[in-house]
Amino acid sequence: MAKHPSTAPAKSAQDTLTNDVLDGLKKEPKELSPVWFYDELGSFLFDNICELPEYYITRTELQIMHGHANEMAQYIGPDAALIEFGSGTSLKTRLLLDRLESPLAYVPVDISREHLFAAAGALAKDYPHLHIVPVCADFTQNFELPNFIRAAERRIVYFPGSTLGNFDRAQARALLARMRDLVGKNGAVLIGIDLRKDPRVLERAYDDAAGVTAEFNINALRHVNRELGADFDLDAFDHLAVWVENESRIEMHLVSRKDQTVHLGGEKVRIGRGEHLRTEYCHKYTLESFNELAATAGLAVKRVWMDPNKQFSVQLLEP
Ligand code: AVI
Repeated sequence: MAKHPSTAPAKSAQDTLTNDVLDGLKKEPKELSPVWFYDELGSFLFDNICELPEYYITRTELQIMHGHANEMAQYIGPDAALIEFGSGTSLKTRLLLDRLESPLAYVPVDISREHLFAAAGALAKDYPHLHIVPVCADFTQNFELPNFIRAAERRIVYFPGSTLGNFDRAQARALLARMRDLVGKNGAVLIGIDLRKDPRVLERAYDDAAGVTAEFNINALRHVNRELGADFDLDAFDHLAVWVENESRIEMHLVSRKDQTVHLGGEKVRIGRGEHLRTEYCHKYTLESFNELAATAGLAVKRVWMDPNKQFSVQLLEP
């Protein structure tokens, strides 16, 4: 899962994106990448999701950060370079930055140039003495860091929000392994991991009563229509959130209400009545299952902070 740049893609990039979408639509079940969620409206809807009563994730992670950021900062220690993957608004990061002792630099990494520089500018106002080094990159791919960050004695990757859950096991392992390589033997990874819980709680969190998540899901089709000239009928899909026990994940689907033919890139794609289009999955871990995953990437769990109801965890990993 990676966020897609909000600006219109150039012609050849557009062909690649069209082919990616067509490939997904040829799978069984049909799939559409979650990168399509995040145009301007999608990012706005996601911010709204984070405030919903059913979506416990953001609130709970913030609660953990409020309660334990002091201790996290102690683990991180002085003079660290803090590198945040998918930094967004850097909201939770402030709770850490407020407590870090003489950080060498803060390096937000985000694919959306606009959001990256807006957030970095806002931070610079509030932290005038902090060296902020924004890096515009897709963190799921290799990206360059300035030499002085690569050479920093203590490098910490911060990856809040439970975004790791949006990757399948192989991708999650590969991403964790890249984080391990980036921080080196003296570094650490501080990561937000959502925990397994009653599926009814999860299904509500991903299918809220106000319908914001449903709109967020449908908006992915709107985004594809606009950017790639497709003609999905936005009114002909229902939003569905479903817990898949054997994968330990909640999935978001769009279910077609009718037989329809979608035109995209000169091709026709048939979608049957009742057919599902999977748009996202969000894996939920137990402490043990995440421990095992981290170990396969060469990382050991050193410390786990949780809320009192054990809904969510922030974990410190070391190579
Ligand atoms: C970005 N990610 C961690 C969110 C999640 O909970 O998996 C995306 C999301 N999808 C629906 N609601 C929120």
